[in-house]
Amino acid sequence: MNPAYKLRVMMTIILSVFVLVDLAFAQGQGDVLEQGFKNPPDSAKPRTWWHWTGGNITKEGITKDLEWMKRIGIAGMQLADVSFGIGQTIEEKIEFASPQWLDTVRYAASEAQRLELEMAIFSSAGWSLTGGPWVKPEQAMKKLVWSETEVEGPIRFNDKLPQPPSNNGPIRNMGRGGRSKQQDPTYYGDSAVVAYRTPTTEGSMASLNPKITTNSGIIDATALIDDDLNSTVTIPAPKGGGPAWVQFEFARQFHARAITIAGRSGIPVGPNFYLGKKAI
Ligand SMILES: [Ca+2]
Repeated sequence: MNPAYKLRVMMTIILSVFVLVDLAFAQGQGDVLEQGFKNPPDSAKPRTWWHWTGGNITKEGITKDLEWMKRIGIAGMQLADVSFGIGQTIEEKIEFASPQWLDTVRYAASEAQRLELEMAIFSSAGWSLTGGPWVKPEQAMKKLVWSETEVEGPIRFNDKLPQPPSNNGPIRNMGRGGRSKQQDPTYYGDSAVVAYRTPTTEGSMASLNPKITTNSGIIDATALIDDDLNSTVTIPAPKGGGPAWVQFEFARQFHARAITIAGRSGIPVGPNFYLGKKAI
């Protein structure tokens, strides 16, 4: 038996774990789950997106939509006003954010309350509602970035903390994707300094010096454990088919609290990638 402990990052294994946990829970709950399945509470019923397209809104249509949702077992909706779309149109459009539009939203909320439906409003820059040239960078949605400093105490700390990343991009220091050439204005502001005592056993995966192998053999995998989301490794899919994989092998056991896997254009997992069509 190999004394080493191995962690293989494969989606099938992760899914299997979730299934086992669910089954164990189901056996313990028995009748409660069965009854809940037959007569699901509102909290378990589906919600749906509810698009208002191109200002084609009427109170009559609102009532018909919501009564239909109630009738077929939908428990709520997320109102998403968008300036495009197809379908039924009306002569007099209701312009977004106009007094008449606000009145129809108020009417929709009162109808949702009457029908005991949960109502939420879609909020995303790039569509309507929260995005627009009138929104200044400091008022727009932001991402939280951070830098870390380890200090061994007791000590009086009086140094300058390292600057967190301030680039545009989806998360931490990852660069912005390449679909749009338009350069967004960059905004940075300090938020808070959080100091806390770390567990004596806490450490990084890199400090354990894992042996990292893939379906292509041993690779220089420094970029996988350098805590830098802009440095990556490319692993070609096997020529003969089958999944591409990465395996971390450790000399001793440890308690893993979190694993982060990042890729600029997403992590390619799933059946299509098992066919050897793509590389990760
Ligand atoms: Ca990296």
